[in-house]
Amino acid sequence: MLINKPADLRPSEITDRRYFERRRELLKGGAAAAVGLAAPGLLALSPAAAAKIKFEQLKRSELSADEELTPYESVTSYNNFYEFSTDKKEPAELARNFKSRPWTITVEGEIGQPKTFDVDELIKLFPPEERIYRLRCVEAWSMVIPWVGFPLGNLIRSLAPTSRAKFVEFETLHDPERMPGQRPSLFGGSLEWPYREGLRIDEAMHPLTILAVGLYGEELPGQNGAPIRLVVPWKYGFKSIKSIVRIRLVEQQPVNTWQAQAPGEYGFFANVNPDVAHPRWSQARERRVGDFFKRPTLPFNGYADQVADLYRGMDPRKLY
Ligand SMILES: Nc1nc2c(c(=O)[nH]1)N[C@H]1C(S)=C(S)[C@@H](COP(=O)(O)O)O[C@H]1N2
Ligand SMILES: [Mo]
Repeated sequence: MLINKPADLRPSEITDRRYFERRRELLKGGAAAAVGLAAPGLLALSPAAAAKIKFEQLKRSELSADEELTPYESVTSYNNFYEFSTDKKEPAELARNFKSRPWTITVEGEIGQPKTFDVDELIKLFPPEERIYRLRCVEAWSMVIPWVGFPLGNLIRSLAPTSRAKFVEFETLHDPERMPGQRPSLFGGSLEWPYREGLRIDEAMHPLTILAVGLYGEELPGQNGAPIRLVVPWKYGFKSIKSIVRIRLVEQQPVNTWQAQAPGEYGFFANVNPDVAHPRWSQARERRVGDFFKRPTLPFNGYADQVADLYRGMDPRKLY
């Protein structure tokens, strides 16, 4: 029997341990001064070479869920990230040394001027806050994660989209040297690269939709989509594309990776819906990672009050 598997650790233990580790790291790096001076939401860049970026004095968003957090160890050791592995345990190890800086992200298409941002410049332009959101995978597991991020809508609005900007398309880095899951294999590749996702423009502009750059107050670990990923809390997890290098505003509805891979199983909207079963399993219940019992899945992952209006008049069968 597995007694000390990460999912069994309680959040309080994690917090204590992480706080301690953080203290130790800071003392070692002599970074206490830099951290003390950091303004809300700004980066605290530690002089220690390998030190992680911390987000100091984060404001907590009112859009946060009021639920028990999934422990850091679980959030960072049970991941779907096919660029590293199709196994959920392996990305933690394989992405541990993923080099996520320097990193640029290009926004192009139906906007005034295409623009390429350095990710840290982007974070300075749009200071992040803490947002506690649920993430629910189609495979019926879920987590509650304190993301650090900023609304995608703020970025899009600042770039003056044209009236033809009806959808937003996202692309992950394609670099088989850094992402071993992208290397051709004898068994054929797992997916078509780069990983792509899309949102309708009103979904992209919704205040719940964020670009996340951290979790638990620190920069995103490689396995969670460093250095910048989408989080769309009312949709199945595959919509929350990781390690984004390109955002394109387009007129036509884009095709996302999973839809291209298995059109009968994954759609474009992918709103969490307990009443619509995946062709191979029910979606009515989910297991919060670390829990023993399953719990009922809520329509729109519990965000129906905020987002159901976006889909008035649409056939919920198409929302898978
Ligand atoms: N680029 C990329 N993004 C991705 C994936 C992936 O394989 N590649 N997996 C998706 C799926 S299916 C889920 S459930 C979430 C998991 O995010 P997490 O590992 O941070 O919990 O990431 C999504 N984003
Ligand atoms: Mo997923």
